[in-house]
Amino acid sequence: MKDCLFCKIANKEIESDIVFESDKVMVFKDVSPVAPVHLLVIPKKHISSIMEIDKMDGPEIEGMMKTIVSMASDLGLEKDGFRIVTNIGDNGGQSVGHLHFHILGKRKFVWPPG
Ligand code: DGP
Repeated sequence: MKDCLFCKIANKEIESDIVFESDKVMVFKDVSPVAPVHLLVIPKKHISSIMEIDKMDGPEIEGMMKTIVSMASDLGLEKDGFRIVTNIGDNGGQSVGHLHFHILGKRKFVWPPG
């Protein structure tokens, strides 16, 4: 999508610190990390939030979810625990309108979230 920040990151029009990439998914470091590990996992295709998941087919969804799990596993996050977050809309705190999952780890998180 023309004016979407994360589409531009996926197309490499905007530079990012890429951790993993396949033909459908990209993982890069969040520019404003709130934890020692703070990655963003996005589909390269424009989906505005998880509410548009119907725009992805089963293998695409599976690939994205398995990427999240393998990233967390490779980073050794499972032992101490970690958090996966996707924000939706204003109340959810979504600031970029392209589906993304935050992988947050290597510190303790509180519940309920702020
Ligand atoms: P959210 O608030 O859930 O929509 O998260 C958007 C995240 O995107 C936020 O944690 C900061 C991050 N972010 C915003 N702009 C950029 C950017 O240009 N590059 C990178 N790597 N991350 C960005």
